[in-house]
Amino acid sequence: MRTVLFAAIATLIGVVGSAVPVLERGPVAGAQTTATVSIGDNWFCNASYADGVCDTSITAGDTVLWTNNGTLPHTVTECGPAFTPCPQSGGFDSGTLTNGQTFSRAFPTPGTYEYWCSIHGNAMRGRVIVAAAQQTPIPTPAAPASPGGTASPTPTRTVAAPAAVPGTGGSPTDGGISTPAILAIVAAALLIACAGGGLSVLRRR
Ligand SMILES: [Cu+2]
Repeated sequence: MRTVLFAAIATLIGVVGSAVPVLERGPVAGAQTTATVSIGDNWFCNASYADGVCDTSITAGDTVLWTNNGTLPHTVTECGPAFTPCPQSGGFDSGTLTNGQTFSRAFPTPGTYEYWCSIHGNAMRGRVIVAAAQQTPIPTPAAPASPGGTASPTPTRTVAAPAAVPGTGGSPTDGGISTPAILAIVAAALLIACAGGGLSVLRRR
């Protein structure tokens, strides 16, 4: 009868072992950041980009904040691909920014976004290059070869070995353990307690 109980406990731990890494992959999106771009007379980023194109590289979901540090009014106005046309119908547009005024825009979609100052034209151009956000893989010990499990769609989809599960010694109040893991540990402890004390319901079977 104890064999049956231990088998049940092992199964329970196994289920938790495969569920925990999936749960831990939830909040993997990197912290969103804000890139700042200075606007001057007449350039974006810094004076070396006067009559040039300033590139700002960010990750999808990030925000770009432009600040007019010049004495002249300027705009941040989206253009079409390769700056054709400028402005682009429906594109973002800060409107006129005077000294000290700012304009910010989030870029949730990967791609390249060209813009210029609609007052000074080709003299003031820039590009926002938005890279796709990447999921942060959770480092796990090498998983044993699983039958039929070779078709994992992504390299981050690994299965933790049961040894990685904090089955013993983990405090229920430990913030690092997920709720399902705590429940499973409590259940396992109850099963062990029942096995030791003699669970009449199970023994009748
Ligand atoms: Cu300008």
